[in-house]
Amino acid sequence: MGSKMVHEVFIALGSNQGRRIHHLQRAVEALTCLSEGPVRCSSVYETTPVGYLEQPDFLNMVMSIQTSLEPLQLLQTLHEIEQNEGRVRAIQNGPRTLDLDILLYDNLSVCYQMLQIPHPRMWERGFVIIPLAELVPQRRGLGGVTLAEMAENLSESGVEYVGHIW
Ligand code: PH2
Ligand code: MG
Ligand code: MG
Repeated sequence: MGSKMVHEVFIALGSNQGRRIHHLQRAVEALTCLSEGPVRCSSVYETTPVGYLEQPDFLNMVMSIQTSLEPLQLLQTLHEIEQNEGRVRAIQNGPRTLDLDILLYDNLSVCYQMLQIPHPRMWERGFVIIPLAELVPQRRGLGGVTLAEMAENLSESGVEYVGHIW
């Protein structure tokens, strides 16, 4: 048997219901346990809701993990972690105790009905790009622009630095 292929995956974490910081902390713990190598965590930001506006402000952050799970297996595992935090799927884009979204998976590009990678809406979302740029500022996204440059252009966009939870 050869060694397992381990993939680097960036995951967006969000919470705007209940004890938001507590849900993020528990998710970081669960993802750290799941990871087969070192993890990295961005700072936490408080962000105004995007899309569906009539809901509380979010706490958002980004984390990178190492996993041998394939994308759809990982998605299933993330749904289980969300459910452990009491996530109920009601309104699309509406309030949630915990949301875990796969942003990037190595340099893979896939489009399943359930899952698109890279996350199709990540590039215009300050609450994703600003924390992601802390971890991989030189990585290039849409149009060859670096994440650091994208974050610079999004800086006044309702994304307020809170701090580190670790
Ligand atoms: N997630 C959404 C919709 N809108 N807005 C903010 N600020 N943060 C989020 O995590 C978020 C959102 C759908 O998942
Ligand atoms: Mg989401
Ligand atoms: Mg989601």
